[in-house]
Amino acid sequence: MAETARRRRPRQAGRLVVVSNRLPFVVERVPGSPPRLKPGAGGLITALLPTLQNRGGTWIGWPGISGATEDLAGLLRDSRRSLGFELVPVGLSAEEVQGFYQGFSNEIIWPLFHDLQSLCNFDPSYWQAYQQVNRRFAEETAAQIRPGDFLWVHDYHLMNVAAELRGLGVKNRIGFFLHIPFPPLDIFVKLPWRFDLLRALLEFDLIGFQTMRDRSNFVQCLRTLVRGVRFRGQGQVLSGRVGQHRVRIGHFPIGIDFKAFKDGADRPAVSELAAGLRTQLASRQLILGLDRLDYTKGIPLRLEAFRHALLRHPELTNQVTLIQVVIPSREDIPRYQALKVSIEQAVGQINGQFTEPGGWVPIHYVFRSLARDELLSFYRAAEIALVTPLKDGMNLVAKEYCACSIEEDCVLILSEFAGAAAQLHPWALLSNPYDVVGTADTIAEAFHMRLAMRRRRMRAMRRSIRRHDVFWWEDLFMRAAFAKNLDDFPLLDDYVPRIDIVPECC
Ligand code: GDG
Repeated sequence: MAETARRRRPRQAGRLVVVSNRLPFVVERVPGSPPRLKPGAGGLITALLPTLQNRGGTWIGWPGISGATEDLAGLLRDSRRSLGFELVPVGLSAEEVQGFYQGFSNEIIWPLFHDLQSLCNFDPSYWQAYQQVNRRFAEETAAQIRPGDFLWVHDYHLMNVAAELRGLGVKNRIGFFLHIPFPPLDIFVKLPWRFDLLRALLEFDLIGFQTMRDRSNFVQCLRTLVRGVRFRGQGQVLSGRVGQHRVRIGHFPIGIDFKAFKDGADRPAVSELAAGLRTQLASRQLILGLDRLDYTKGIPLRLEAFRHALLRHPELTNQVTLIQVVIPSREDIPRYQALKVSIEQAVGQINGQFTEPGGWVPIHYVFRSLARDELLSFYRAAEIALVTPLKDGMNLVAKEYCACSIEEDCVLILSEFAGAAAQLHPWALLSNPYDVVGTADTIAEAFHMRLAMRRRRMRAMRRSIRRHDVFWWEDLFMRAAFAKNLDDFPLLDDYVPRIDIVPECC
């Protein structure tokens, strides 16, 4: 399927130019030595790196350190040969990073778009910084591109970039993909700059969302808040006109490089690490939680659910071990520091309550970034994955876990509110992360699930994830951007049963 789609893709004449807040590498400055590149982490990078390595092009973004970027030119130019695509840095001052990234992006848009409006800090100076930095990205992009290049702007940090580019006279085709959810109307309207933001988004030629849920929310916001726009179509991509400008809106569920994860997990070094982990845990079932440090990932409620599982299902005592890996992220933001403290307190309390001295420790807590092999070995070793975000655009960890489950004998527990649930709900065990008792019972259900049932479910999930991988996603987006006639555009019929709302009816 992915191969066929790749062959049928309408050819765009120019290069692919990706614009995102971060480059896929962070520049590290060590006093006394020349700067060097360190791989970045996160869902956007995991998804886009194979895409650019596959087709080449240019990636424009902030290199992760404030200040001048002139001395990085050589380093980034040299990296082109090994990476297969070009890196172009956008320099930002410490104040710009504070107002644009930590402020507008992470204190307003991130919580609001994850339905957590009470965590927003609507400081008006953040909006100024956001506009200014989006203008800077647009200027740098305008300086790099040639006519015919396709610009693909990513995520919530850069929603104003097309409007700024149009202001600079850029006529290229510009696509936008939102990696995080788009909120329902009654939450979106809280944003003081709601009209400006919607108008700015409508300057893109194609606006892509992860799920039908997000696309419907966006369309409802447009219908209610923007006069004179109508979108038509019943398929996967809608089309409309804003003045003279044609805009398309679609949902394009992101995938992973399935083969890379599966092959990686099968490597002897990874198998050895996984086997070592299993031996240390004796015959207990290993449950894995693995998330960036973030309040949307639902870690404290998950730990509470695990406590309830041990209380309500005494047969789990000494028979399960939860490994909770937390990857450091946004630690300079106070709310994230507080979250870390609350996770560590909960782990300490649960271990204090249930540990058997000299023997079983129910939770093993890891707080650090993992090397790729180590990550794969955790995925490979765990019998159960507990992926319970409060809300998530997609959640790649869930898909990576399935790809690495080579023996197909594992169980995925997945939040109803992760975008991945729209694809995997027939086969994953779904949980409402706010319902700690329900999630506790789901943990017990996973523990008791028979091998034949595990195999049937995991096989189906892996088939779906393999078929709809990251290259399929990229093709789908490109085809929506370049297709002449949307009536020919395929529906996502084979992606999932065509429903997006997952809780069972009472
Ligand atoms: C956003 C949206 C959407 C993490 N730590 C390490 C590491 N990772 C990799 C994982 C995975 C990725 O980071 C995390 O992706 P998620 O999708 O789970 O979450 P976000 O970072 O919040 O991503 C999300 C995604 O964008 C893509 O559109 O799915 O909803 O929030 O790929 O493997 N990798 C390694 N070491 C680490 O320590 N090697």
